[in-house]
Amino acid sequence: MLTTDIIEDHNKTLATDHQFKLAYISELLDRKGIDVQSIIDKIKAFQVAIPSWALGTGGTRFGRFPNGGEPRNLEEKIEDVGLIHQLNGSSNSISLHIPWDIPSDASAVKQLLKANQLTIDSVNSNTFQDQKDQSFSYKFGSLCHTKDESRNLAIEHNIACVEYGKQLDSKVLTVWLADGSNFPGQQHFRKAYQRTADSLATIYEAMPSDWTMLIEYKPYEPFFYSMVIPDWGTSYSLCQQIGKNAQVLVDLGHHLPNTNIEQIVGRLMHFGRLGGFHFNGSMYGDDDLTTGSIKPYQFFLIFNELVDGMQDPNVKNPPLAWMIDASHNTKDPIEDLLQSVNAILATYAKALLVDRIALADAQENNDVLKAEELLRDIFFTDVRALVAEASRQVGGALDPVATFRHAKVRENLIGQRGKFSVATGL
Ligand code: LRH
Ligand code: MN
Repeated sequence: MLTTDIIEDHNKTLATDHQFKLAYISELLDRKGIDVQSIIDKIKAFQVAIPSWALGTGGTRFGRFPNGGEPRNLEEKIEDVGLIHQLNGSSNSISLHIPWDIPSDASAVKQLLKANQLTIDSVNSNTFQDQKDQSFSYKFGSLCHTKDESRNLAIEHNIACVEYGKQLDSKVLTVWLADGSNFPGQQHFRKAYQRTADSLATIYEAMPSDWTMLIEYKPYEPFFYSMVIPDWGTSYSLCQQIGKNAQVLVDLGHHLPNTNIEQIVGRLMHFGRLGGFHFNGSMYGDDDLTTGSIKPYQFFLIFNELVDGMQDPNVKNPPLAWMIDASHNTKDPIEDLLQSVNAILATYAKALLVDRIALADAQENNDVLKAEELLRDIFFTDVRALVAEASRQVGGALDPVATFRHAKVRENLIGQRGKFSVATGL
């Protein structure tokens, strides 16, 4: 379907324009004394995990408009992520969601992953839906449930997720709990918190010592009065209680309007408990739109905090998990994911260009305007040619979406899988 030749041939049609843009940004950075190839090498090393549940068309309660050629099982999801990685060279892992992605034959799945140069970065548990014939319901919660039966079922499910992950060489369990309440008085806040803490501790004890538990917070939805883990502070407090391999997962869409997310990121890095991200774009709530599509300056400020912390030897934060978590209602899922990865790499590249010595000096001397302009100057610098060059240097496409369309990949997938194939996921 998609060969190295097709990618290289299409790159040739884009080469002249690319060389012009690359020469310009290289000259600009050279004047700043920045080694361009070192930036390109860092971009090449930055890998973003693709969510298995976002390879089909998402939907809302109002409707879902299938795109055609969607992956019908785990194997086809791995093939789609393989295509994405072939096109951009920056998506070498896939996040799984259980039970949607329970492997029927783990060794066959591992071979397919190898053939596509992919690994499994994390397994996500799911106690926000009751499975068919489930003995006890999660309607009123899972790890916080007032009844042992539902709580223990949820604990067992998370431990089972770790077992599936071990079969596929993953070392990360991601826990997002839909647990909460819709009306005042419905839930005892302190008891719900402590039951959740005790349940997470039981799961943590069952994890191998070299595994990481990522605890994801969310202020509302599917509950609309309270969530047991609504904010970074609650997730952080749970991590402190549970163990050193428990860290906070920041989903960009899980913040109330006007939240200063970049400050939260700086704070969690300072505490050494920032575990990773679910990247997406949002205007109002958990909109799961294309990353960087709505608030690109805030996204830049988040990466500015990240790079500042990653380059500071005093910051003792573990390596971060870079993952996308999105849902595609109006764009082709693969095109949307390619666009998101490019936006993430470009924003990371910009943060690498910030003159941190000059910024620290302006901050220490309270030169407010100088500090702000040092960031804005870089934000308005077009680094897309660096991202394109990084992809080209690893055999990828200069313009992954353009090559995806040029090679008629979606048409081929529809030919193979049909117009109405439906992927498991959201
Ligand atoms: C919850 C969430 C969580 C996933 C789900 C797919 O909103 O962000 O990370 O389990 O989306
Ligand atoms: Mn998420």
